[in-house]
Amino acid sequence: MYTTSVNDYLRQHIRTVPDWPAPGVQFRDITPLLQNPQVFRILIDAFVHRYMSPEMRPDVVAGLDARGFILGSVIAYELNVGFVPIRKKGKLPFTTVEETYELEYGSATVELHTDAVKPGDKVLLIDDLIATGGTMMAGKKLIEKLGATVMEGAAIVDLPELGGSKLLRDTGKLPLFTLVDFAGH
Ligand code: HSX
Repeated sequence: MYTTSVNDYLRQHIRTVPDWPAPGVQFRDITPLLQNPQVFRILIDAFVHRYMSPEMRPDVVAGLDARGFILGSVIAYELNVGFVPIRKKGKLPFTTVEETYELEYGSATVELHTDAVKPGDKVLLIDDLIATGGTMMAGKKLIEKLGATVMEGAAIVDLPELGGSKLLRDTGKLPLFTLVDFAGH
């Protein structure tokens, strides 16, 4: 009951922008959740309460470029664990591993510093939203290239009709935790 009302409360503060960035797309904008200090705290606490228990506590939080940085760094701080950024190609200065994945039009490449995680680390992967699942799957592959394990993928929004969450759970074998589902995109 408590969880349901938190989810509904958060849903009410997500802004839907029609026809952005392309005609027919309903963009789910999470920035109002961050703008209101009370909502921001409830949002962060929803993640922190899940991951603060000893059996769910990660060794590292990895945030996906770019909204995953906002959430992931605050959650990592609250859990008293380190934060590492997974960035779009060309932004990280040290040696990296990289992963390329398909987008609706073209492809994207993301990178992670080679010393960001250690073999055996349990990593929590964070983004704002799961659509096709490509971004989170690429993040998982990067972490696994360095010998660490993604214990769970977490996001505020799931767009289940785009199939990403199912793909991640079934094919990626990645447990997911999301707070708000929206049908359609
Ligand atoms: C959006 O695309 C979000 O911020 C995520 O980073 C990403 C999710 O899309 P997908 O890779 O699941 O299709 O910009």
